[in-house]
Amino acid sequence: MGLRLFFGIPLPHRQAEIIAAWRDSLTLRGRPVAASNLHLTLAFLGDQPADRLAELSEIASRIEASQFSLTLDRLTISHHGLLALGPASPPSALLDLESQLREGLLACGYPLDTREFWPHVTLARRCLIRPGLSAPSYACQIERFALYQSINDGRGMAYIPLLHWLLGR
Ligand code: 2AM
Repeated sequence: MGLRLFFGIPLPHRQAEIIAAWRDSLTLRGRPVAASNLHLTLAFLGDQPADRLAELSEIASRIEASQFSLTLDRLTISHHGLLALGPASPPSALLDLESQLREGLLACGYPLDTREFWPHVTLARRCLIRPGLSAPSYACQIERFALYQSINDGRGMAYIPLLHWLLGR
């Protein structure tokens, strides 16, 4: 059996706690994503054999992208009840990171989602849909990205960072 993998950006611990507390204050029920699991997905790989980890690491280590400030200020609730927070204007360094990663993965034959990149942090799933929620604005300094394994531990999904890479200053 393979590993369910994706590349993503972990939210810094302190901001993740603050954002999760704000999300909890909305009382939208549903299934909240634990603060320690909050991340922004860069590329979803699905099930992959463990022996591809070295190649994935090689692809990521070739990326030359800079650290950036990420302002999460656009709130979305989809009709399925997915509550997500993303940047109203994604920084160019984030788009650059995602496109370098996408090119590297496609060149090695990974089948990626063809939909346009939608940078977002999922905060909860299957929420009550309540119109008129106003978006907060949280700024985070992003210094790293990671290769995650997604595991269902019986109580829900856990996202385990397996490897991470620092962005340039
Ligand atoms: P979501 O938060 O919008 O559901 C781990 O599952 C991460 O990968 C989640 O952030 C999830 O996005 C994303 N993800 C899951 N399945 C995906 C898919 N088929 N295509 C793109 N991203 C996916």
